[in-house]
Amino acid sequence: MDQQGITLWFTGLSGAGKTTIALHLEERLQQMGIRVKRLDGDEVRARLAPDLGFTKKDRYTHIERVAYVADLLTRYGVIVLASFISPYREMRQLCREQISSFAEVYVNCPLEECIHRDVKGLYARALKGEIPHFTGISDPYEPPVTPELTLDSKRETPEESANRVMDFLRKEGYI
Ligand code: GGZ
Repeated sequence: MDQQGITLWFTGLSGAGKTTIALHLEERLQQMGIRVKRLDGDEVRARLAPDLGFTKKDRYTHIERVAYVADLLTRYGVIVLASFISPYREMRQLCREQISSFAEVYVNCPLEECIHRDVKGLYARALKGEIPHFTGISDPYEPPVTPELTLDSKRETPEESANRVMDFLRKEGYI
């Protein structure tokens, strides 16, 4: 049977673990011979949105472009792992409407934990006021209300979170 595509839309704060979990999933799905494509904030922005920053308007434009690409891939039977902060509920609702098969995965991690991790030192800079519109510090993040899946990245390891996503894909018949 032909592989059915879906976009798994990972949303959460910077540093919550979206990319790390998606990397685990990408590897596991590739090992199974499944067509998978990872789309990630940093990388995609450099290619598709070098003109855009982090104002609400720019984030919407960026995410609209991403949703278009994710939908194309999904229609061609790819499992798309899309990791974007995508902080606004309405923005993610638009993605849900635009993408032919879509599941929202909330990578839940308390802000304090993200500040503590601060892998790239961005929170420290944002707290000093050096980065305007920084999500969680000087810009909002609206958590999902009814995501298909919530991952708890403070308590679970990235492997455990990836396992839970794999279980979801199996249960829903995508793998
Ligand atoms: C949030 C920012 C900002 C601001 C730069 N706010 O953790 P990272 O570093 O590697 O990933 C973040 C990335 C966010 O891009 P997204 O495309 O996911 O954002 S959105 O969906 O809201 O458009 C972060 C870095 O860019 N970064 N400035 N002001 N994150």
